[in-house]
Amino acid sequence: MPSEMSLEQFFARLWDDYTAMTPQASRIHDALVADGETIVNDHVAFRTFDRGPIRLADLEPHLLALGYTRLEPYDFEAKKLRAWGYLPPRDDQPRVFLSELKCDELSAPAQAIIDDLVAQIDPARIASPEVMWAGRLWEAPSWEAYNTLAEESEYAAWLSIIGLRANHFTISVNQLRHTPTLASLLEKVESLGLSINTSGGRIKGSSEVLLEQSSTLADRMPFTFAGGRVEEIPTCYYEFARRYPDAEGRLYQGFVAASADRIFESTDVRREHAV
Ligand code: OOG
Ligand code: NI
Repeated sequence: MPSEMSLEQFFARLWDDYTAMTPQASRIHDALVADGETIVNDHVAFRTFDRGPIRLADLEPHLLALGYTRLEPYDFEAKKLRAWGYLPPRDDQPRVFLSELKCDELSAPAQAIIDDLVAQIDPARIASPEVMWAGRLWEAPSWEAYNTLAEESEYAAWLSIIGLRANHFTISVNQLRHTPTLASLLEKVESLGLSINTSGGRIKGSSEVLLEQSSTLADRMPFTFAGGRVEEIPTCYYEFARRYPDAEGRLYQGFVAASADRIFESTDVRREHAV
């Protein structure tokens, strides 16, 4: 699939869409820039359903057209997800984490809700890289449908109302001069009045697994469900990652499934298990 879009254009458009949904990301970004930092993105992440015309295999060609290459797959049994990590064509561009929900593993009612959403997608939309920040490609679901999904999969519920866009950008902590550790950066983020995802601890991973990660709790905004009911829902979050060199002295490039498993929870609408 030929892409007319440069990497710079792709990520500039993706960032604009993301910050419109995620004002906290602009606040954090701008506060660090005001401190004299240059922000480098470690990675961005996308979510999708393995149904209809937006399966991981349908979206991946846009990444490949931009010069990305597959690094390794990941599986999240409990969350019913599979994912791939991708390497950028140039070191100054972010890695990509692309996941999809294994819809077959949901109940029949939840699958029926998702089938109804993906059936509304105009397949022509998938041909353009702009689909990666197209948002919802279907009408808003009802509050009841959203809750049916949330009971089985927070990921499914989130995707049903937020659609395709960057789920998060991630600041590379390695490049920060004033807050070069996760702990110091988290203090800075909290000083802006923002909350951290504590599921699995404030800092997930370690130097032993060559990757430390933290994230905010997703921003929230009012959303109008089908039928007109308005509720405050989680949108997107910001992540922070610090990578360590491996035995050969090369910076680790992959993701860490056990940490990712908890980072997904940054968008949970039901927070009781996220302690
Ligand atoms: C992705 C969660 C995993 C990481 O860096 O391990 C992740 C998501 O919330 O969709 O971002
Ligand atoms: Ni991430």
